[in-house]
Amino acid sequence: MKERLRVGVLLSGGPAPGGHHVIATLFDLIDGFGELYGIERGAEGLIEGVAHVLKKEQIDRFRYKGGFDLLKTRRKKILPGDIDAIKKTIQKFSFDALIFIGGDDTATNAYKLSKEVSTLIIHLPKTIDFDLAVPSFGFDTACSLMSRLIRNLKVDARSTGKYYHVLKLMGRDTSHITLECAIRSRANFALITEELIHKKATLPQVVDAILHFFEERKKEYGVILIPEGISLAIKELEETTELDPHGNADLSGMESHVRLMQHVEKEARKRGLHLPPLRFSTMGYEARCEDPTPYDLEYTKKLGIRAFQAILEKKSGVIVAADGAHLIENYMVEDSKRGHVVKKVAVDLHGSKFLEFHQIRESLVHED
Ligand code: FBP
Repeated sequence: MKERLRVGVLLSGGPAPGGHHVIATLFDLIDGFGELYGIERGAEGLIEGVAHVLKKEQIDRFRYKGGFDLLKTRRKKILPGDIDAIKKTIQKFSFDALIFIGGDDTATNAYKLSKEVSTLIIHLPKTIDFDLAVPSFGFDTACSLMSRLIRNLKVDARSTGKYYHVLKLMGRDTSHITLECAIRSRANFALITEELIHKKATLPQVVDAILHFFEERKKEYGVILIPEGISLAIKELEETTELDPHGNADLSGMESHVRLMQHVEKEARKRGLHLPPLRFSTMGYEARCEDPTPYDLEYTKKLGIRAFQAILEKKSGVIVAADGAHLIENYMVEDSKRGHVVKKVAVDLHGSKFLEFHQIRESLVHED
């Protein structure tokens, strides 16, 4: 390494609370004996060579703020044809290390790039979805805001006594967010994609379960949570969408919760059952830009420190967690659709979180 350390940092994928704080932590650690460069628009800026030295005033303005607007973010997949341009950028700025802050697709980008360049490539786990093999930052904040809003909707339902609020929650293929919010907000009913897949549930069975819930509850109001990935379990709810560059379907663009409830309404009519009025909403975008909770501030600080340590120890192709750096290679899998990629971690149906939900779900049905 040269006398002064030169580190580039980029944000990638959907925003997650704490992203600015991780960068601020890195800045504090590097300040004095090196430069931290902010690379704009994720891998796009890395390929185009767009980066600037981060300054204290700028860092201090964003340090505790949600959003990824300090550097902006994109979902660019690094292709073999991009490697030469990235090498030029590395040369242009004489980067000793590059920090990729992102989810599983970003970790795959980081892993693949680490095989092509000698500059240290370090990945930092970010995603509100919580679907990485190591805990990601942003989940706690996002779930805390979403749960607060869901609780408010519960109060709204109870106050007016005339609606069921049906909410579709972010989380992509996995239901970590829905599970966490169901427990924290005590919503009356929640579906978990992983459970439906495990039970090989069919659309008529899910419709039946929802009708049974209405019958059991015997109230004209309440709150229902549906994970955005439900169409992975119930194929009839799928919509054809454009795939993103990493091969992900646009689950947050789908109206799967509305489609599911249309099936429920149809079946209710067939059976001559009365269905209370429904109000549909989606949650995710507002939560992923919330200012970080104390938990996420603390965690992102730890991650920043671990990333800095990894640089000093000259580690590359690693993902950092609270306990240190781990080889990304250990988390790579062969996916039939997406190729050699970092795995997504689903809700563990034998894990303590799901068991906690399982224990309370019956009582939630009747709760006000
Ligand atoms: P990542 O952390 O993997 O980027 O996903 C976060 C997320 O909020 C998902 O929950 C959601 O499906 C997706 O981003 C929506 O992304 P987009 O901004 O492309 O609509």
